[in-house]
Amino acid sequence: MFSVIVLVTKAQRLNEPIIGPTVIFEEKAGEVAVEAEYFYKQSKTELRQWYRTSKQENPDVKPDADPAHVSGASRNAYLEILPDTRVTHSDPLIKGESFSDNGGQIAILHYKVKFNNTGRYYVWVRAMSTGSEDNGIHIGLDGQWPESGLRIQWCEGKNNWTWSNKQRTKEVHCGIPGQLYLDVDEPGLHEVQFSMREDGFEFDKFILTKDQYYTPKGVGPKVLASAKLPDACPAVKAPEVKKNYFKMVAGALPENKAIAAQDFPSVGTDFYTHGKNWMAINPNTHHEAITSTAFKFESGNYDIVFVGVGENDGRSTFQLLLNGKEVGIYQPLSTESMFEEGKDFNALWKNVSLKKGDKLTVKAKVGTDGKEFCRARWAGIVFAPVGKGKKIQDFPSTFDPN
Ligand SMILES: [Ca+2]
Ligand SMILES: [Ca+2]
Ligand SMILES: [Ca+2]
Ligand SMILES: [Ca+2]
Repeated sequence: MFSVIVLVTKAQRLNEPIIGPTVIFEEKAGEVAVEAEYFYKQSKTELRQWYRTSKQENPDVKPDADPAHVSGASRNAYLEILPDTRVTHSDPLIKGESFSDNGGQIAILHYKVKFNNTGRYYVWVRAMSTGSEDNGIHIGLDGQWPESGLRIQWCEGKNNWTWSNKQRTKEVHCGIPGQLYLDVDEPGLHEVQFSMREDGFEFDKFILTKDQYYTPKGVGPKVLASAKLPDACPAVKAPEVKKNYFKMVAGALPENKAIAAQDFPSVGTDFYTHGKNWMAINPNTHHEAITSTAFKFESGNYDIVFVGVGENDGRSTFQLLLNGKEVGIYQPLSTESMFEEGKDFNALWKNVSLKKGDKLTVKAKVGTDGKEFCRARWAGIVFAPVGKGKKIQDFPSTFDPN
């Protein structure tokens, strides 16, 4: 027999613990803090698993729509639950697979904690959410999942590492602070556990504290353990904030007026808000979408620049209507990269007469390359002074392929 398998198992896998089963974290003076990545085992991992991410470690598990977020994570490492099949509200919600409202059902992380003091411990968790379908987790104790540990929720602090002590309820979707706790009845060794509520969740660290009024700062308190802990992973520089192309184009002339795509209604249309800047169509559920808003600026003639996004899996179609009549229709060029913004993807309709209160309607249709569909992403509409539209359309792209 050849021992080929040794080669495969030698590399440290990112779903395996870096903490041995003998390492115990310790509560002192009513507080204990633990890095998410210091679990000693995970269980119920058939459908989803937790993977470590750090500067040198990036799980190769697909689908996973968002990039690594190592910068700012405590000890420069965190866990993400993958695969992440439900990214937006229009992706299928599969109970017991991409979502679980029950504690202890999917992908349980286990941590050994020695409590010196009994009583009620309030829960704080540090996480990074980039959307509405990656912002919930459950906490349990010794295999029990009390109501007071379910549905830890993040609404604020998108795209930043953020502490939360809020519990989502039927009435308050963004959660009620201070309602999350575990009751420790006996001193000594216990197991603190976390399990999935939403896939794609990114988990950095947790704190249990007896102080109801405590609020964590920065990366939170130091982690105390019964043995030497691994060195911190290497730090990663904060990513440069990409310039917002639409804002730059819209602000290129002080006389410009503009309506961002995300200022059009998305609820009740077949569009969704895609990231911070775009509207888009999820081709898994819709191929066309339509949305309208009122023109609220001064009546007059304008050059209209429609700011669309080029994509690599087809050419979308955008039609602009004014009070139900077509102003113009166009297709942005397709691209090499996943998407791109710039003059090749914009439309210009010159000298259009607009009155305050006119109804502006955007109709969009996804395109295809024969294999996959693009998402009809668009950024908004600029109303430039007559004669200046070309300059706005040709404004240098902020696109950076790196
Ligand atoms: Ca990710
Ligand atoms: Ca998800
Ligand atoms: Ca994620
Ligand atoms: Ca961490």
